[in-house]
Amino acid sequence: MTTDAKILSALRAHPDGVSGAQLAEQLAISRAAVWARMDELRQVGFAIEAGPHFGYRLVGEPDALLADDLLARLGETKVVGRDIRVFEETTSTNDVIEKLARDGVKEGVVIFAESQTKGRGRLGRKWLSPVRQGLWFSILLRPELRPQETTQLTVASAIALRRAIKTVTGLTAEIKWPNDLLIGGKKVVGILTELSAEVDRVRHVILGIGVDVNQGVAEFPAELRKLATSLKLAAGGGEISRAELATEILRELDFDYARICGGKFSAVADEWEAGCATIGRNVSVQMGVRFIRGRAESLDDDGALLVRTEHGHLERIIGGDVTLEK
Ligand code: BT5
Repeated sequence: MTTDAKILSALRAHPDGVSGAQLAEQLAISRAAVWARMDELRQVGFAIEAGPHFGYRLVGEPDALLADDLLARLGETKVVGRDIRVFEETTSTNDVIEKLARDGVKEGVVIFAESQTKGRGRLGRKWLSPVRQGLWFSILLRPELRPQETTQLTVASAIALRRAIKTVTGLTAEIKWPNDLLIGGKKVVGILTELSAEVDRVRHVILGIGVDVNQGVAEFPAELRKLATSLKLAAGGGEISRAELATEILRELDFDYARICGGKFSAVADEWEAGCATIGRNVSVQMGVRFIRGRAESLDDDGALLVRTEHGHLERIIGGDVTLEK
């Protein structure tokens, strides 16, 4: 943890105030250095009061994602979020991770961007990423999985996100196979899993996640208003703390990544099926030029969707666009 992250943790642990002397001792730096760090934190938007009786006190937080702040909130994790970096703007956070992956960076690094100029969905589709209104981030993973098993990671991400959203907002999201979370039938989360692999071995996986958090209706273009919403709109309340949500998501992802790496996909799959809007529904699936219609029956061992077609065959779907039929 960086010094700033430690200071923020200490301030949060002592809402009534913590003395400069105590902080200096804890961090093994001078009181003047503590004072200088407080000044830096104020400059990035933290409201920190200082007084002779209470020392330093945190009274307001910025609506910006700051790596030190996220690290301080998150604390220790096994893999996900060991290293967090925040960009003001990127093309796509998946591109940034791709470069880090090629440079040999360890798994677990997370890149957030306050906005993306070329945020993308699957099949070259666009992902809108307005400034500071959502969480637009990617994670580098290097799992010991075969390429066809990486759907497990998308499935695990969906349940991790679902739990985090429930904890922070109280909202219950439905999962739509494989990469969407919906509230009231509208999309609030999209997941883009990109992988680099040899024939039978994954080199790395990039998990790209977009969460619509604080947009108002006007911030969605007309063509998306029927299809998408934000957590704030769905909750019908005020602004949601993106930093709190981000850290809760990373904590839950770390937990589920450990489950996948520990060979516990069946527990993940059970939770997924319980929260899934797709199972038991009539669906149509577009896979490239192929189109099938049928009933989604269950999830296979590797995360594939099993669909009983109109003709009675069981089809394994590992990619494609699923539409829920009425
Ligand atoms: C996805 O694709 O849902 C995956 C989206 C992944 C976005 C994250 S953000 C961080 C990381 N960096 C990136 O560049 N990407 C990842 P797909 O299933 O293809 O859905 C794309 C479709 O969702 C678009 O064609 C629109 O209809 C709709 N869409 C676009 N922006 C949206 C938004 N902000 N919220 C909800 N729906 C959106």
